[in-house]
Amino acid sequence: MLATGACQAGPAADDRLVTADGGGPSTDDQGPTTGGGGPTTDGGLPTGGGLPTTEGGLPTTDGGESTADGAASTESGGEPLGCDAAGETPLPDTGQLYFVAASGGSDSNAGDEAAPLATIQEGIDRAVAGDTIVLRGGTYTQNVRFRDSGEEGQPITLRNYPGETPVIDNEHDGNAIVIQATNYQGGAIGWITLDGLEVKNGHGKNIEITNGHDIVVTRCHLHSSNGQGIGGNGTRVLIDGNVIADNGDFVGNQEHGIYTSGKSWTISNNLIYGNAFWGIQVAGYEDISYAPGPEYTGASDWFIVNNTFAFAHNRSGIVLYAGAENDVIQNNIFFNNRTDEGSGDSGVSFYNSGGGHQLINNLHFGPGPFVSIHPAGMYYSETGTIDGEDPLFVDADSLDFHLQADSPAKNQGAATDAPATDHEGRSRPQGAGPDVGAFEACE
Ligand SMILES: [Ca+2]
Repeated sequence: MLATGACQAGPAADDRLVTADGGGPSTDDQGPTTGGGGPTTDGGLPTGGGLPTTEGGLPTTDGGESTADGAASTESGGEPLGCDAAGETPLPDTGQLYFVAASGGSDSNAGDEAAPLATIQEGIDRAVAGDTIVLRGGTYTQNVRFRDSGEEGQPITLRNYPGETPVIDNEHDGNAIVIQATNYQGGAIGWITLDGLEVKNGHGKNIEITNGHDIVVTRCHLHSSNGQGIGGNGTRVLIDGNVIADNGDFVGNQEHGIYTSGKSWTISNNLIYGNAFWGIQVAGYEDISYAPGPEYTGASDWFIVNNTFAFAHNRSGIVLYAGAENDVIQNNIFFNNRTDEGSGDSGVSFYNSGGGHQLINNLHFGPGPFVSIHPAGMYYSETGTIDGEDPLFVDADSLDFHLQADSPAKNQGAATDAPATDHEGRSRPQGAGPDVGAFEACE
């Protein structure tokens, strides 16, 4: 069991066990690129027991039970839920497991635990729906490309070995992980899960999703790409419990934590900090020529809930961009974004946005206004904002975004559809209601 430390800021291993880049995908038909205004994105770190599942299409953060139910059971059942962070997710007992080692493996091996493969790509190429590629700890200097889909209820999963931290270090040689059908022109790819990985130094993006559906990214630490943590387009995508940090090299202005298009994205429980520009660009591009259907374009029906946004360098936490419409932004903390550029809003920005957005029970603290220029009623409705109050993190300077006992963010989140676990897999809510931000304080 991996004790998910109370203030773990993401897997830290960097032991540089470099393996040959054998079999990694080339950048032949990579599709959209970061530079040309095409959609892109990025993502984050470990939760645990509450591994999101894909059911009925839209991935959910939990088993589908509402937080309200959980709260009721806590109060009436008399059975305290406890406040432990979730342990490491055990390996599945269904499907084929392919093990990959950062050193000592061979792609001619069986790929079982005793005789692991050498390249992640070999594991992916062998996997079919329902299978899992398990990475041992260490550093993989490889590019990774998914070309084939899983099936509904049987995703293809790429994840860490329990308790170990695999690091995919792209060394700025193309996008680190690409999820894109063999012929991306109009082709979709789906039912892919990434869990418990550290991905860094992507050139462009740490994760590229092209025409993805039913994609799940959980407990990952995505950092230090030139461009974005996650970029691309898709539908029914869940980004939960990740750390998405320090992406962007300040060369262009499209260097965001997440920069994506499409319908029905759920972005929950993430720590999104230190990125060059916006934490998330909700990019409502309708004119994506390679999209297989309208659900892969625009940016509607997003649910951005219980994230903590901090220290974005040149922009705010979230921008609703172009045709984005009908998105819900709920229970998030926006803390000292625009560290390098003091003017302008530092919470949520609207840029040629469509309407119908809802801002619900968010907390915003410095340096600029929560939202500027666009009054409520023009593009959005707003309720329950806590503005200008320090959320009292345990130690923001050290990137410990847990809440102190007297934080004004405690119990101020809206309960409707709040995720049933927090960034570390801890039961939410604790106490009188869900907290605002990625962490639920123990009570
Ligand atoms: Ca609470």
